Amino acid sequence: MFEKILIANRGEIALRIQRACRELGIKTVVVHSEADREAKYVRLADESVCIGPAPSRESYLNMPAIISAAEVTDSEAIHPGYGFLSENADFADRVEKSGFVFIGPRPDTIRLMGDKVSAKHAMIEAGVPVVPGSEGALPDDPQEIIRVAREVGYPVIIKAAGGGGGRGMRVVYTEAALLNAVTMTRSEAGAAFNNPEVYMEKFLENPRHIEIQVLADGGRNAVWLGERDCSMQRRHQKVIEEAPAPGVARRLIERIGDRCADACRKMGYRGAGTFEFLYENGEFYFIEMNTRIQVEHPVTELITGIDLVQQQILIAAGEKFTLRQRDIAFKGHAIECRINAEDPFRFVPSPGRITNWHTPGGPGVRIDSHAFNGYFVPPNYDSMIAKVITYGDTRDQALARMRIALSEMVVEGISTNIPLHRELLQDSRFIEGGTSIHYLENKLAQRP
Ligand code: MV4
Repeated sequence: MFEKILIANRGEIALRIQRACRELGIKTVVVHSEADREAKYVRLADESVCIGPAPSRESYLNMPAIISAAEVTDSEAIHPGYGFLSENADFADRVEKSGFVFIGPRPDTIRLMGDKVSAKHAMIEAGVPVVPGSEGALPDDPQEIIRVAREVGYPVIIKAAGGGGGRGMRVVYTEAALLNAVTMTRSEAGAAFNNPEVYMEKFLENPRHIEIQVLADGGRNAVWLGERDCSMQRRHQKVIEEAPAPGVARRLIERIGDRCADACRKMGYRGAGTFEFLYENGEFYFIEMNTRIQVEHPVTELITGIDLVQQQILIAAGEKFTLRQRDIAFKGHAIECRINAEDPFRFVPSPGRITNWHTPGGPGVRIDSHAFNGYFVPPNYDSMIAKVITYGDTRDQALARMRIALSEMVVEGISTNIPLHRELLQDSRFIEGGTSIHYLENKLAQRP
């Protein structure tokens, strides 16, 4: 096992990774920007290294500075967390070429999944169901593009191969709008991702976003750890996630989960990963794979009892990965509310000093947060300051516990989206379960 790991991230996930390391008896090094000097996880780490000024580009995205920090502290492995460099294949490459272990998939796997056309191709090969669409990237020939769209059927969506997470896509409803949309998406993709390749899919009008968590050892052992419903989102930012997905047939989930685990074995996938699906009319359609630990991983941890961050570290260390599918049991229901420092009505960030901070507790309540009374939320980064996660035997119990938790929570000095969460926890359609990816935006549009 590693003696010392460097954490190349900040905020709650830096603290979360530290806790996993501590339980495994591993020393931690945290790298931080000048803006994060006073952070709790910096003080709690065994060692810390300031790697640059506040802007991410000069600190958390500064590859040479991070690798130098690993060298001077004698770290053996680097955990990238989520965001920042976590899905950057070139960073993973440089980490490994510098003699450190990258806690995540092999660089080539990250690269394969980063290109959405090659990711989709790999899934088709492995028997994972995908959204019907073009076979690979769209050709240049306009007549051929028109033919593909007719075959797929309108509406279609044009997506950039280098995109993902909602960047670089265009919905097309008529043949008259098709070629211009392809040209526009291509030129934007060339500029934004340095890759003008685009592909086409049938546009699903009202799906849910359901994803499958996997763990794999890079060889023959791969397991799936259930699903998460992440449909409650606004502008591609998830707001509430839950596990399991309400109202989806268990037999169907098991079938899809097994396909995902098969795909991992076929790719020699290593570490934690997430298969993202759209779910509509009782069918799953793969859209993208994320090769990192995700923000919403705690809901899976609560229903499986498995520590995903520890498993990432064990797999990276090459310890025997002994989890078997038959050992994974799903129990109860978990819900996560992302607490952001932002205006609950206008959604603009609200950085600043927290003058009063009380977090909830009690049975079935987990708080993942780096914030504290007197903490200054810097303006330079993502606005998420806490995750409130509740667990119950049933969805109703998890919901009830979430209502109580949100009623106990106090954050003063900055604005937060806690009022939005309180409102959603009273929303009859959300309480019923199974709302689509458009539900929140439609609800917000109807607000007075
Ligand atoms: C889609 C889609 C409908 N049909 N693909 C947006 C993020 C990226 N991961 C894929 N996205 C979508 N792809 C087809 N064929 C609708 C979306 C989409 C979406 C997906 C997941 C979560 C939120 C979303 C919000 C708007 C659009």
